[in-house]
Amino acid sequence: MNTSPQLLRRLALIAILSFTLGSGACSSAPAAIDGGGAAPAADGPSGVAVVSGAVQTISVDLSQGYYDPTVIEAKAGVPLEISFGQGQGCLAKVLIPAFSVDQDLTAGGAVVKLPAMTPGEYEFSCGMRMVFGTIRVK
Ligand SMILES: [Cu+2]
Repeated sequence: MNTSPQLLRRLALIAILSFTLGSGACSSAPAAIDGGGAAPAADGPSGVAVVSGAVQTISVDLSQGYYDPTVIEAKAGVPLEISFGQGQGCLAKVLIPAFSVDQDLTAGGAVVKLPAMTPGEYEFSCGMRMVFGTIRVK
């Protein structure tokens, strides 16, 4: 099989193009809107998970290119279900390392079910670890 220089050049161009497209879409969360306090980790809009029966639930929108809410306030000791909206590009999947979650969101989003947690902060991020959010458990 002989590979022509032309073909090689074309392949190199495709590689460069896909690299550019794949890595250029990340945007970071907006600055904290409360403008104060000693908020560690990810800053941005926060939301409180709602306890309903034996679980607590919250929805996270990705349509603006970041996680909204960026900070999820949750109760310790109650399983948490996070309903992530449709993700694409940079936000095609969400990682929650503490629970080994690696979830694709390109098919209309997904519900990620987490066990009851102990107090603390649990980070989540996009697949490239460029856009972040925090689950703050109290
Ligand atoms: Cu990303």
